[in-house]
Amino acid sequence: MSVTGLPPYDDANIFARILRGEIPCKKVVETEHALAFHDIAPQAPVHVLVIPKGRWVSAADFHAGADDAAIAGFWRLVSAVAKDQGLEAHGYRILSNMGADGGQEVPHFHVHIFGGRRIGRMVP
Ligand code: IU
Repeated sequence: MSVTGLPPYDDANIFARILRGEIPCKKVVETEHALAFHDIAPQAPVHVLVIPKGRWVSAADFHAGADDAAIAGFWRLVSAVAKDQGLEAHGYRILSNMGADGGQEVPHFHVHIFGGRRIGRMVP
């Protein structure tokens, strides 16, 4: 089990396959620690996903298991992508869904960056 009680990491998940280059993505930027790419079904004018390169299901897994450089590199990339996408002037939202109750569909930890329009209040 993972830290949050989710199933163990599945190497066949779609983001693992993207990281291995088995299927394409619309890449924004890639670093030693993380990959950012455009969501295939964008929910806002800017909708980018940022994923760490390790085998982490959830944020809890990532924060408990990754080394500090990987964690810092990941979160710095989230901010850098938002800036590069021109979102700093008007703001944006970052969000991560975790597990069944959180609505997580892809079991590889990821952060959504939404921007380019006024993002409404989240309705639980
Ligand atoms: P979630 O937080 O796990 O619900 O988000 C998964 C996201 O991954 C969702 O917004 C999908 O549109 C997106 N996605 C993708 O970008 N490429 C894919 O091949 C698949 C899902 I499957």
